[in-house]
Amino acid sequence: MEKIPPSHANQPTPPVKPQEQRGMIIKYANFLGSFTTIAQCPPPAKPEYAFIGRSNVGKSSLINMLTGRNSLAHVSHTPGKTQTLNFYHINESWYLVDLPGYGFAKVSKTKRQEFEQMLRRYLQKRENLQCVFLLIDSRIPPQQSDLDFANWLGEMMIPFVFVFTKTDDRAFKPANIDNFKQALLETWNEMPQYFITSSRRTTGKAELLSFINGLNKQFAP
Ligand SMILES: Nc1nc2c(ncn2[C@@H]2O[C@H](COP(=O)(O)OP(=O)(O)OP(=O)(O)O)[C@@H](O)[C@H]2O)c(=O)[nH]1
Ligand SMILES: [Mg+2]
Repeated sequence: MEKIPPSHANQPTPPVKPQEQRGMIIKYANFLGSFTTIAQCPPPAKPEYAFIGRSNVGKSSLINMLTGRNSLAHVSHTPGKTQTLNFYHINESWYLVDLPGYGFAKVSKTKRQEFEQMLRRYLQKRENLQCVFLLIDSRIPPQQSDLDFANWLGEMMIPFVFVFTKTDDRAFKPANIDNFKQALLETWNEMPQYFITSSRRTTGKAELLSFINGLNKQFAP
């Protein structure tokens, strides 16, 4: 079966041209609140983007990097810190959502199941969700939990792209990205769109913001 989500299914994102780099300036970035159900979330009247990935992959850091705010989202050395749907209102016109990491072994099994259920419900039901950013640690070989999550998103027809994180780190290996693609292509016909990033070096910032900008323009509530 072809598991290509409705949009964004193509090859690596071409670099943003210098004249487009100022495409989106983040003037306002406000923390709106932490929620656990869709009913508590803001009305679905603006485009929304969710960041998901295993604990510690760098979701909160990426949100800070994109918004240019050092401590907007809480960065932690303790995996499993984010346990709610954390909403950020950007330029008063779109939402960024920092989601709890999946696959964190040190919380109890019941707690983990609760998070997973909350996550999956949100991802399946949130009507203004334009795209999910599935973060993958570029320092390690392909992880089954990441492949499983991508497969689930594909089966649910939830549009998503991959974001490879921490490419500044000494442990980063380009082969990890190639191997991830190979592993995914065992079940997919085509590699979904992906971004190469480092929050430390702001790698990929212009590309991600330009991508979001493009989707914002297409949004029809
Ligand atoms: N070298 C490097 N380290 C990073 C980068 N991004 C995040 N980190 C580190 O990775 C750790 C986890 O970062 P977070 O942004 O808190 O990760 P998270 O995915 O939000 O984690 P949870 O909320 O626990 O799921 C922190 O120690 C960060 O400093 C990066 O681009 N490069
Ligand atoms: Mg976090």
